[in-house]
Amino acid sequence: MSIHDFPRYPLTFGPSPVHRLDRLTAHLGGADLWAKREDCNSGLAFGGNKTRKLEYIVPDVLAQGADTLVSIGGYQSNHTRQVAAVAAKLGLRCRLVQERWVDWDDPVNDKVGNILLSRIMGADARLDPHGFDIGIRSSWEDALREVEESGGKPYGIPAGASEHPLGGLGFAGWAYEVAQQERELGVFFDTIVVCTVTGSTHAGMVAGFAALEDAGGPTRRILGVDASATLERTRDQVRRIARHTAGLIGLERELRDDEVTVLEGWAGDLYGIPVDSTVEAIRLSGRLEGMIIDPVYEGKSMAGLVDLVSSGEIPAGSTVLYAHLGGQPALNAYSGIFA
Ligand code: 5PA
Repeated sequence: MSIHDFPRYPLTFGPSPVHRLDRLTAHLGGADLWAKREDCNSGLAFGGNKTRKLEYIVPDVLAQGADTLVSIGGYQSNHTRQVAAVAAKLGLRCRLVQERWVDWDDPVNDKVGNILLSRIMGADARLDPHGFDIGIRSSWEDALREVEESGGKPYGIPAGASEHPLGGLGFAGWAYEVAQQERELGVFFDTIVVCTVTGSTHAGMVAGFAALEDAGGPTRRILGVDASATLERTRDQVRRIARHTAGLIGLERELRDDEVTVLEGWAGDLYGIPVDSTVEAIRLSGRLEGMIIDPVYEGKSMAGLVDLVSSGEIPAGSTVLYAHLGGQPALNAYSGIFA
């Protein structure tokens, strides 16, 4: 079994764009920096990393004959917005549990950005007072039961699609896509920087690159940047999903713990609350590259990239690929920071 044996329902435009970050590279004065853009990977409601994961989940949704996608996230979840878009595209209903993951008192936090888009796409998005959690939630199980009791056929997609058995495949496939783009561009990315929260983006990459490496490919570093300040849980979840995904795609050895690196230092104290380095990273990326990043995820991983390159922890001779995973709609709920 390899990644190519899994059915993939096309939701993206194809391979996501890869390009240089020339001005950021010059500004930091060290490693050569590039970005791969999941924020513009699809025409479905602005796309993002979940759209890629969902490509491997939709075949199972269709095989099961479900009529309602049921998922969960924070008020400003990018994941639930992408699930809503996929439901619309497939002609399915969509029930979303939007929990109060972030104590962020912007008056439009539950009205604009992602949740607004989900509502426009016809999702039944209901607010729930529970706080942040990356695991399986009772509120989500309740929603599944409610859909069933009202005669629907629900299909559950957990937070970030991470605890779904196929949730790691999208980014295992991403690794193969990167390897192909490297051949086309004549470049080798020795270091990948990726934001990690529910874990299957980072985990899929670890599994995919391990499979490529075992098939004779080059070794590289995959640096996960924690964005939720729940380090041990995140590390465990990434390791577990990486091992599971590696098994699915036919890796014939157990992944070692040291193949998963989750770095701390840029999340601040809480998920969803930007700190100074987050805001600086957002401004820097916007001002130098016209590349917009968000205050919940990518602003934190970009802050990590900036520090790792500036300090030389990522050495000057490196060529780095920054995985831009999307998430800009949430900026609308954070306008106060830039006012
Ligand atoms: C998210 C996740 P993982 O959850 O796969 O680790 O990805 C982290 C991540 N960047 C990185 C962006 C823009 C993201 O949206 N978002 C979640 C959501 O509900 O939107 C799953 C948490």
